[in-house]
Amino acid sequence: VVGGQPVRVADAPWTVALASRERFGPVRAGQFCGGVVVGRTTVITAAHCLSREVLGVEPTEAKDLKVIVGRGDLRGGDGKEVPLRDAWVNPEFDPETNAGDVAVLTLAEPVPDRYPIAMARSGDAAYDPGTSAGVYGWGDMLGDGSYAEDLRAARVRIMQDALCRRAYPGGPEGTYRPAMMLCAGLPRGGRDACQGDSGGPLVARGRLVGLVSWGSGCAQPGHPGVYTRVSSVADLVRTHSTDGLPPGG
Ligand code: 4AZ
Repeated sequence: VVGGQPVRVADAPWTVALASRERFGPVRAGQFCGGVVVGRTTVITAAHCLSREVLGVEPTEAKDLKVIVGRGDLRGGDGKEVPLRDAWVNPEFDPETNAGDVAVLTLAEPVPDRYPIAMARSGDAAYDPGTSAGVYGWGDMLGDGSYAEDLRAARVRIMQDALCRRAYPGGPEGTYRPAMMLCAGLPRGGRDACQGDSGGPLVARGRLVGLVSWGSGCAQPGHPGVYTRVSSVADLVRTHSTDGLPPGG
């Protein structure tokens, strides 16, 4: 997260780290992506976090792939590392456009009841342009490979689709698809998600509205961060969760 500040994980217990020491080494516990607790055994993240390029193997073969819950400081301490019972990666995810960037992870053991966050339903005012939202993660703080050890967050605003389209009309930087994505940032830049934050939460009005997905660089003016629009994948998430998640999203 660029332009953010440290937050206590107790204030954002739905934020989790995806980690694999085997693949990413011992530093920062092997953290490589974020994720969000939406049910007691259900974590959602970005599909691109679990691609073969990132993991080296299929997610079901990544033996030490873990979800770190209830821990803000990756050097250790509170919380725990929970293994996975299952991983479902959206087969419709398009790595060219990043459309459908969602995966559903089933935890081998449930997290406390206070951890999950509700997915904002389509039409919820939380998605309205101009709404203040928080993005959370352990990713790059400056856009130069300075990864965080403590959980951080930045406040951004949800932007109008017309502006997101103008920023990403197509081509190598990516194509903005309003039905499946939303974009957020500040007009002057300076605050954004960045490398290592992918799959993590964008929260507005206390509900989950986005998953960190892509963008051109980090915190650049005119290039807001792009997120998976949670309402567009909520049905998929419910279908692939065993928690009996409430309707909506
Ligand atoms: C990434 O590569 C990434 N500034 C995540 C978020 C953004 C750009 C890149 C948005 O994981």
